Amino acid sequence: SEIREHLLALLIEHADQFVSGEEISRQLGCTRTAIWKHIDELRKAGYEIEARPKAGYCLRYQPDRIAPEEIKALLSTRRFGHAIHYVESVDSTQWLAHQGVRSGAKEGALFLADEQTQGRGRMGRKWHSPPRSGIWMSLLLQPQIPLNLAPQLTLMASVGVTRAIRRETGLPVTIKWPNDLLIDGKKVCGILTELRGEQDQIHYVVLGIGMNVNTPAASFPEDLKTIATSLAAESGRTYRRAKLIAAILEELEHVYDLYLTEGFEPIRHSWESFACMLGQSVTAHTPQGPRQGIARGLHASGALLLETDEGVVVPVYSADIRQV
Ligand code: BTX
Repeated sequence: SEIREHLLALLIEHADQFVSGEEISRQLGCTRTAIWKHIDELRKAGYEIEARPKAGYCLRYQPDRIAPEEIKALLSTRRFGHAIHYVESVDSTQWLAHQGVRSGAKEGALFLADEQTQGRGRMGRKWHSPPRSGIWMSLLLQPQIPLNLAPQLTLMASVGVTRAIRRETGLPVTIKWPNDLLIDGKKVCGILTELRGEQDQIHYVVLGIGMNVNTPAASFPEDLKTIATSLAAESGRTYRRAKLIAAILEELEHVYDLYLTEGFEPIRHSWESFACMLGQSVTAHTPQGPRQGIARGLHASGALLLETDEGVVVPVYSADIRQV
């Protein structure tokens, strides 16, 4: 309920401090009895709230929940994440978002779940999304840009998410073209952009972000153990997902606004500063076959610039990149 959301926001704001019952009822405009009822519900949801006569209530422990009120209490964006659609389990949050558009969702609407049973990657691949250990979310964007610029959105998103992880964890995340986020060569986050458009105009874009947060290294399935990692596995501590989500939304809104006002150039620079293979020999596995070369940078179109053995720089639009 709205009152419970307010109450929780108030307690989070004063975490580890007591807030008096009087103060709470003044701010929420409800009775002491009503507060007690809401406190009881929060406790049932896993919050530890200490109550002391005269002193009031004090939040001692928050479970790692990603319900809307958890995220909103931490959010300072202007539009991203103001509408949040949360479910415990879903086949894919991408699907939730496409559904959401049909029922009138607006730019910045966020769709997220604690678990995905059929999380998807690019080109029909699967995305492992076990319950509560990661962030599985989809953000709705409606940029007024021509269709052919859409690949820039994925690159923009990888810059925003990289900034958010670095800011919240200090971990050395890098970007592998086009949009894999790696720590020490292992994938910690994947980004999937799906768009709907007609003629030359984008109708909307669903930006899907999958991030391994508290997944223990040993719990990845066999085929992912050598290629995947999580923030917790890299740092030896756990993270509050709601805090990370708020940071991601903030950084994304910032980089998106920058993109809409100043174009791709500033994004291109940031992307290159986070990229992990520039100056190195790579093989680009393109739909037309493999190509060898040195990764040189990002073209204004979003393509990867590859310098071939003959010294010619060619743009690569679609490929899996491997280091040689
Ligand atoms: P991708 O095609 O680049 O990566 C998929 C590949 O990554 C898989 O084939 C597998 O090798 C590996 N992989 C699968 N699961 C994981 C994992 N949890 N961690 C690391 N590596 C993994 C990347 O696609 C885009 C992924 C987007 C996922 C988000 S989650 C929210 C939204 N909903 C949804 O269904 N997809 C997006």
